[in-house]
Amino acid sequence: MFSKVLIANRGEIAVRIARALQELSIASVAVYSELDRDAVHVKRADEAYNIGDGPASENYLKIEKILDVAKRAGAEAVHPGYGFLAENAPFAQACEDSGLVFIGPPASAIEAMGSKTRARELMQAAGVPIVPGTTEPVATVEDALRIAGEEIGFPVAVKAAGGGGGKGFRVALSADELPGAFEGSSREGEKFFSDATVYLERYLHDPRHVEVQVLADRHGNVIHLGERDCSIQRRHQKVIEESPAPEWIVDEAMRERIGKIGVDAAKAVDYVGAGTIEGLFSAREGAEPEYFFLEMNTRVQVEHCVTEMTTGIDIVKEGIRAAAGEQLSYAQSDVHLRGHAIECRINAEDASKNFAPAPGRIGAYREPTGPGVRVDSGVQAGGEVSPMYDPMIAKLIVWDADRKQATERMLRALDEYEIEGLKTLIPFHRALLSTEQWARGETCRDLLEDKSWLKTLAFDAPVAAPADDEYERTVEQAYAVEVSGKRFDVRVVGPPFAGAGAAAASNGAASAAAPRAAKRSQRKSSGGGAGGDLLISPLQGNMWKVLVKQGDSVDEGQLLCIIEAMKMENEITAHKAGVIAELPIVEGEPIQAGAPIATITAAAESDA
Ligand code: MV4
Repeated sequence: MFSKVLIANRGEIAVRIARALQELSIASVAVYSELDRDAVHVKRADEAYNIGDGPASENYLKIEKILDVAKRAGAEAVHPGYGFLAENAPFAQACEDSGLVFIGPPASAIEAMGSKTRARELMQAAGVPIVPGTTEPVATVEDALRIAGEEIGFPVAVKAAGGGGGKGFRVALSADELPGAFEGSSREGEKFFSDATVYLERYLHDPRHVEVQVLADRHGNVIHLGERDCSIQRRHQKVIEESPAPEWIVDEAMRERIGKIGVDAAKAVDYVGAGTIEGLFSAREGAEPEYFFLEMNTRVQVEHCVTEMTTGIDIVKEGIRAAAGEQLSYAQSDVHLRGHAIECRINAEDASKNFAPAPGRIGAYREPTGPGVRVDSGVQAGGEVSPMYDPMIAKLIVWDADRKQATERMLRALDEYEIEGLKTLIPFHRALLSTEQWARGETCRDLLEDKSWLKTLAFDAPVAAPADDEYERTVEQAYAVEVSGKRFDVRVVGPPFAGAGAAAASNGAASAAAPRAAKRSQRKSSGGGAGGDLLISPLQGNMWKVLVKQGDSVDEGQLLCIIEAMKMENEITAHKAGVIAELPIVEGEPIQAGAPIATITAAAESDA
């Protein structure tokens, strides 16, 4: 087994990995950007190194620097978590080349599954059912029209070969929609994956997203841990996941079938570690239910926790063991599912404003506890949620004997969760889990697009911000000191240090107080929009599309533009009805958090 492992990630997953390492008696090494100097994952690890010059969004992607730190710290392996370098085949290869173990599958498996057309070809050859369609790239619109018309039939899905997770996904209901869908998918593939290649699939009507967790070791053992149902998605981002799928949707025979598909898929690419086979489950009225391979995620996933709750198997630890060359601790016959688990992603987002990111400083913070409740988080009271990183700040997971009781337990835990200072999806989760649609196990697609329903989730007035004076009584303060880029924690006992810049480093180690928060006035933008006529950008990114022009009349909630940040498209909507007086944004150009997007004046005002 390893004695020291570097965690090339941040946030909750870095904390999750550090915990697994500690339980395995392995020392952990964190890396961090300037913005994350006081982040939870940094303190949770045994050592931490600053890799943070340059743009914050790129720090955790710096291959050379991360490998360098691993060498310097004496780590023998690197855990990539999810996102960032997790499914980067050149990174996996670079690790191996420099004598470090990449905790994950071989680079060849990442690469094979990275190309969706190659993956479909391989899966078909391995006898894994794929969504009917092409396994070869489709070169031209003319080819697409012919194949869709003669071989697949409309409607068709157009997907980017380099894509995944819904990026580059378009639907053509009929032939006249195909050119637009083809262009759109190809353009998005080129933009996000530098690969304009597209392929076609039969478009399934309202399928469920059902995936299966697999574990593989270097000795040829591959097992599955049952399915997860992740059908509740918003713009291809999962928001609620559960395991198993509702019992009236996936029965024991189907579970076995899906499990076998997962194992066959993993074996076909000589997989090692924890991985997930994503699929579409289609059960049309009167027809036999069908399950098709969609893609494989060659990493540990955000939602792995629901499977841990129902199987009792620590997926992260098994992944580390497998990477170290040990045998899996379980055979397939040791895997038994028990009860039901649900996960809610706690994102700093405002569901009532089209799920706009809502970064800011957290005030008071208290996580739910009690029977059957687990919180995997990467934040703390007084911590800053940066617009530079993913808005998912925590995951709330519950377990109970069945789906109905797990739902009730989740509602109780959501009630207990206190997060002051910023807007989160907690009200959204509470509302959604209280619906009949959820109780019936529907995909809730209409609900997630229902503007008037989402609007009912608006936050009352400004969310409670941390009181300025509450946090200044600290008498024992923790400071971070960096020596040659390596981080050390020191504690200073005495009156609060009043010098400029001290606030950011203090962390109230002894008292219950959180670090001194920023002044109220500086926190104003946390809701994503300033008061009055001016609409400001809640995040930094690239202006991907502008859908209105100066002089247009807009309704409150109308889509104005789309900002691309961290590979996500963020819809920005009008904060009020009126006329667009100013629109200082340009498609294709970068935009900073806090920069103006539009000035919207009351219609009467501009008529005058
Ligand atoms: C599909 C589909 C229908 N037909 N593919 C792909 C990425 C994933 N995030 C959603 N994807 C879909 N692919 C074909 N051939 C419908 C979806 C889909 C979806 C699937 C399951 C649950 C929720 C969904 C929401 C939007 C789109």
